[in-house]
Amino acid sequence: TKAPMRVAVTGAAGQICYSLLFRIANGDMLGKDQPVILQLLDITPALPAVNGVVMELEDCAFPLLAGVVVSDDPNVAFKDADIAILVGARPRSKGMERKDLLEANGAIFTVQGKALNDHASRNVKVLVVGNPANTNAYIAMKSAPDLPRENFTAMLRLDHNRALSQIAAKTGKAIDAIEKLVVWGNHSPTMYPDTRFATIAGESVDALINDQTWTRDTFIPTVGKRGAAIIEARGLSSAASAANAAIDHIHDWVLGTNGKWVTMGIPSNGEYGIPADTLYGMPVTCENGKYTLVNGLEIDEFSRSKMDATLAELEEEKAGIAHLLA
Ligand code: NAX
Repeated sequence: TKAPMRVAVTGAAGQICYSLLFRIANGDMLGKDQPVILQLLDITPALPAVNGVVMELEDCAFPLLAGVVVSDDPNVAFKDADIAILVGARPRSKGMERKDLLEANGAIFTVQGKALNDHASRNVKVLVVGNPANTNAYIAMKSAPDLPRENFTAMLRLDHNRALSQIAAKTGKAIDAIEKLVVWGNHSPTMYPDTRFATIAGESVDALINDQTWTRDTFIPTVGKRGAAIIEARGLSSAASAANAAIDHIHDWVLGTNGKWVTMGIPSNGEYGIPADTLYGMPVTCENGKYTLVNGLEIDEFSRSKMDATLAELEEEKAGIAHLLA
């Protein structure tokens, strides 16, 4: 049998984790032959609730769950972590300005980045889910100078999966058959789901849909505003689907995509005109525990303007937290 992998998860008392932790322990993320040790972090007042979740994990009697650690100290929760999923973040409260939100999260992710730097496995794969996800991942990466930059990623997979589902519904084709979809940019309504390269069984998705007005005026905004639509309908933000996307992201990063493109928020090396280090949604393939950017795609004028708009938002967020990293 395999040695257990250590999976650190933050925000363990929250609603995403109420779905996520059970699926990790069930083997959905790392495989049905891979034991896991969960290392759960939340803030001190939330620890009783985390302990309740741990009781439920115990009561599932998951054969793959080899241990659980609970802490309010990132230095403990990230110790020797092979995977770190950073879900916990400061939500925007009433009357809170965007600037204050960035500041509050900046404080969390500088501390957690440093704790990863000091205590996690040198190969730790970090996925930031907590919003603003791309900028939080950037802060954590910058706060962990001893870890490779490529270990830090932000979650764009929910946006990618939302786009897949919209395309499947429009074309009447199976989700599995859709390839080469890209979601560029920030995890925010400015993101750009790009169907130009997408195919279904080798056929162009744009040609199958054959309705640019739908793609531009319905598809793109529907994907962009899906999070708000879920809040409107449910009274709570996406949780099970966000957890599912986190499972998909780490699953594919660790176990590979067999050549299929998926979207990950990764630090740029200057490709596609995105400034180096900016955490930006881009197409990748994964193999042997590493992702590779799908490079050299042609960017037309419409796409450039969309990609620049979402980049501008990221640059603004980055400027808002620059003083925390000085
Ligand atoms: P909840 O408010 O239910 O849970 C958040 C948990 O994080 C709470 O238990 C809280 O105590 C904990 N927390 C706060 N500060 C912490 C810290 N410093 N260290 C450890 N834990 C801390 O939120 P939930 O619905 O689970 O969402 C979590 C985050 O995911 C939010 O920031 C949300 O905006 C973000 N999302 C990101 C998505 C993405 O695609 N990237 C989609 C879903 C979701 O909206």
